[in-house]
Amino acid sequence: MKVQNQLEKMKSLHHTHILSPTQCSNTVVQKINAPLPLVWSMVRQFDNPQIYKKFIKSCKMRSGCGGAGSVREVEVVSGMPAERSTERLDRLDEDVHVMVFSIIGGDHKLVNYQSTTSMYEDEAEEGGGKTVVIESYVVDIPVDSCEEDTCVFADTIVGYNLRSLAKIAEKMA
Ligand code: A9S
Repeated sequence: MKVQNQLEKMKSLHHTHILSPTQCSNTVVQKINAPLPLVWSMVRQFDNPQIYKKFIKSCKMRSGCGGAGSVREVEVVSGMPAERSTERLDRLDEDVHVMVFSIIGGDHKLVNYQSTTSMYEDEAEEGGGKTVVIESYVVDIPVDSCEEDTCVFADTIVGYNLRSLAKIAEKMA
């Protein structure tokens, strides 16, 4: 299947969200020169986001042990507009390589934030070993903010996290 079809297929399967009028959403795509199993092994560790999310200082499991339904408490590095976030793993599909988590608490302004991350092996690249990671989110627009500012903020964090994931995975590949 052609690259564009793979990306479009994944977007329609996992990253098409129904929004309420007070929500916004976006999708970030990151190409990684590393095999999918390696990239997935990093993303799937719900209890260890700090291996590539550099804004997270520490992570403690509040309930569960990494499977769907688990809840983590992340402590955020200083300098960010928040100190902590409580997050629940909604879905971890080891066959299709899809992870969905929701932010359910914390001292930040990302209310009803839900992130979906999926990935596929880029067939366009002969020789394989290339992974395309797609991350989309849906989040409430705070009453004192606007859609653009809310998405700019989330896009910045998500983009940074995916570039960090790429850098670390490419070093390990
Ligand atoms: O961690 C993610 O995958 C995505 C986001 C948007 C996390 C954001 C964050 O952890 C900060 C980086 C601390 C920014 C939370 C939950 C709130 C913030 O203000």
